[in-house]
Amino acid sequence: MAALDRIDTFIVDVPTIRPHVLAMATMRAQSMVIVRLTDGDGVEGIGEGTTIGGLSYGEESPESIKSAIDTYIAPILQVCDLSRVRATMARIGRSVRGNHFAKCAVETALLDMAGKRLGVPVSELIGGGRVRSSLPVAWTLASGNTARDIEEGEAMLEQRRHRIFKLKIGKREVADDVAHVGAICKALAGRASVRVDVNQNWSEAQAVRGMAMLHDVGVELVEQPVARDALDAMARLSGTQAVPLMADEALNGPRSAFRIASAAAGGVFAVKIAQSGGLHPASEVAAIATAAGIGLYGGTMLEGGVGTVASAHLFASFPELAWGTELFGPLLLTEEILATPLRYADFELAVPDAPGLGVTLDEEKIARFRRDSAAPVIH
Ligand code: MUC
Ligand code: MG
Repeated sequence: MAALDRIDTFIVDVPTIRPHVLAMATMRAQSMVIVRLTDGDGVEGIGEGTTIGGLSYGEESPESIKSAIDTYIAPILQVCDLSRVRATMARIGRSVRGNHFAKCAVETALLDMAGKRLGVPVSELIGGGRVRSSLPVAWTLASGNTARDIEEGEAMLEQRRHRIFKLKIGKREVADDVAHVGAICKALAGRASVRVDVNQNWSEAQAVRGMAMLHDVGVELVEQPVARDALDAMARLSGTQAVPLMADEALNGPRSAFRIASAAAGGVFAVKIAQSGGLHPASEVAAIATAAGIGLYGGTMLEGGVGTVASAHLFASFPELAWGTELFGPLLLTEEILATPLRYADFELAVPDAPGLGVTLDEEKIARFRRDSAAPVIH
């Protein structure tokens, strides 16, 4: 029996290296909720719950994630055997509806502890175990300026850091967005692949026009062009457009994955651990996709080092990962909150093989960027 000795939850705000311009928000900093659990034997686990742009991306904010953990999840952890990760998460699920990002942060910390206790990396504890030790990583060009995006893309290619680029569109007129994307496709042609993310900002009519034009300029994938609950429109677009449609916001765990797969409403799934409610439910999302012949992409909520490495452990267990990943979150931040930064080289991210997540926090950075140094601590 591993009993909870201590839980510490806090928000860390770290500036981005440049403004990150998305359809629904422009990010100048990222706010990460970090949860740290310690059991009676002194084994520690860390997890992260991070969203984008406050409440502009989804229904949870950094503040609501922290409050859900402190107020509702922490008392449940106090009566659970923390070594039983799935049983603990099932117990939490019976008392806490939704709140997927908060649950993901807690499940990540439990898996980190379980891996340390068993002496294996988290990637051996989920799915069928680890099948790869590094992952291809896309970068998002979203400075808001075409020339600057091309310059940034060139620099990433030169450094051999990224050769898959995702462009954030949906804020401007369809034709203006297509001109922007077309210019980048032309500049990087033959050396990189280009995808776009509309973050739900098109109507179906705009998507019909936009997807056809994007296909013509060389875009290989269009992510969440319409509203997340517009499954009929997603199915029509998937059935008629040459460029594949990737579901992102529409995916909120296994049940939504099953609905989208049944409706043929997406040819590719962006699997996100936070949106799915944790690594185990995200692994079920991936299994449904694979069974339905849907391609997999390892998505991000632009988490810092902890959420990124947790995602990497899960994606390392996917036998098929046709579209790679976008686990570049820590690289968008001015400061790394891990004691040893994650290793990006030759267009890939190395998945750590030490027990648990295989990372530790940089305590000096945490103290510096922690929003509330008097965060509640339960003993
Ligand atoms: C999203 O919607 O996919 C992922 C990469 C990025 O730049 O933003 C995110 C969120
Ligand atoms: Mg997306």
